[in-house]
Amino acid sequence: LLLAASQPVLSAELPRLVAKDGRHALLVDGQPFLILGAQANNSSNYPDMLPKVWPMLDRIHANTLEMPVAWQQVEPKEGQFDFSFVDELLKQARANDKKLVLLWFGTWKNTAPSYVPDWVKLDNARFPRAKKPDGSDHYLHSPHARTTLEADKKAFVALMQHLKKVDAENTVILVQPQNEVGSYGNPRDYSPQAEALFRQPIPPALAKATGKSGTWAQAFGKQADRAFNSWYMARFIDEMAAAGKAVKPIPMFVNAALHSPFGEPDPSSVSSGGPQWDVLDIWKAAAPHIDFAAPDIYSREEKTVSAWLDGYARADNALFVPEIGNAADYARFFWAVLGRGGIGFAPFGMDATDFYNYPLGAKRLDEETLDAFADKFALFSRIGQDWARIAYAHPTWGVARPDDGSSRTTQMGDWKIEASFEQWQFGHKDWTWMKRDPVPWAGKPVGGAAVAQIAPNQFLVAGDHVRVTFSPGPNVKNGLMLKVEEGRFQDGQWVTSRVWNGDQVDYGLTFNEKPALLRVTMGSYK
Ligand code: N0T
Repeated sequence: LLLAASQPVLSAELPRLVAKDGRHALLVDGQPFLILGAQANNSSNYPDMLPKVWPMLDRIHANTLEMPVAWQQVEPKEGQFDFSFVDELLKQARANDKKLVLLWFGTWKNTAPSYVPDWVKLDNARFPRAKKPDGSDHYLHSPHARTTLEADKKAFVALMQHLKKVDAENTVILVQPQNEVGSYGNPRDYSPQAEALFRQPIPPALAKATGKSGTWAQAFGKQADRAFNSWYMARFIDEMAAAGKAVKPIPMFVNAALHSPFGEPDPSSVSSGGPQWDVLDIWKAAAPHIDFAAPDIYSREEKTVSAWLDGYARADNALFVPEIGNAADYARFFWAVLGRGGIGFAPFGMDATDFYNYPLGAKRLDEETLDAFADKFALFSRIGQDWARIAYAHPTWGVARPDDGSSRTTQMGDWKIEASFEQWQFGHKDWTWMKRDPVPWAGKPVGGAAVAQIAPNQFLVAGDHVRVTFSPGPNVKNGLMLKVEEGRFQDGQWVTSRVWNGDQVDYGLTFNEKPALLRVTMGSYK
């Protein structure tokens, strides 16, 4: 008995990512888990700030907090570690019934060394900055410095060792080593050491993954500097992730500062070396210990955001949005993420520490802004596990209102599905008198829907500010919408609370401000 009591708590199943048929799930305690996340502001990683964080997560029905842990905070003096903030964070996360995603702010935070300890910042001989072509220092720490990698890795591994010791119950479900890496204004290190590497043929693993050959310049042309920096930053981070996972193997990911998805990027004006969609193959080949790369979304344009999401939702890359602006008009992209089988979504800057990153996000977190996220999260906080389980096994589709408010259609199996916007719940917006009285949100960037095909003739639908219409595709004779049930899941089983009929279905299934969950059954007669 005594012996048993002194044993540590039997560790639960580790969180892990699984993939099947091009779809992904994050398993938490062995079950698919949908991250309804919120990221704290950059300087909220202190015990005194935590009381300003949890109420915000509860307000928007988030189940997961993304919080920085800074190298300078845990290793202020070399070799002396202080994980007291991590301990407090874990304790409070459990008390508040939240999961955690830890963001390791180390050598690169938005590319800069702002979060490294002073003893790193001030020792440019041991931890050298990258060089510009003219030989002067760029602000960036060079990814080619073994000493920098060893020092950062040591601290990161210490964090993972600490987690192994104090987090047997796996409150931490994901770890992000570094933040928005890359280099601004100087696409790569031009030091003599880096120049020598740049003149060599590309690494065999990269040649194999991309089918390219020759030197970096030969293989990647105008994007060669970016490709080179991507490879070496990814190798640096992969070595950290591998060392961390050797201690505690939980999923790790990287996030990307994004540029326009249209047209060729200028390596000097993007975050060169970061895990953007157009260099993802390089990152995959260089960093096999990184489970996925993730887009940080700070565009409010649907066509831009959809292109980004498409760039990350791949059979070899789970879609997760670890950051998205916290203004109301970003909330509609939740539907687009779910529809692409995303494993989670997290608005950035969700705490009450009086900082707002407008124009990226909201000017203020007023009630309307919070509701835009909270109403969606509230529904999925009840069905998130069910949705994640279903989305792992079934086709999904989702849309956010396009910039011009036009409708979107798709076909799933035999059935056509249309999402249209700015409809009252009764009738049609094209009717003359309806044109004179548009919905209050007409012209505003709100609305969207997500659909899962749970059986050939059956769908789950959720959305807000949207009308979803199901109709027979060209191969169906005498097809019809048979039944529309509003309901929920209980212990994994569908429970109908009522059947929608009459006015509720005659013009389509029209959701207003409050998201709802429907199960739609289609049929046909002979
Ligand atoms: C994000 C966040 C935080 C006008 C910005 C976005 C977070 C980092 N960076 O609040 O700093 O830690 O990951 C960069 C987007 C820059 C766009 C500037 C255009």
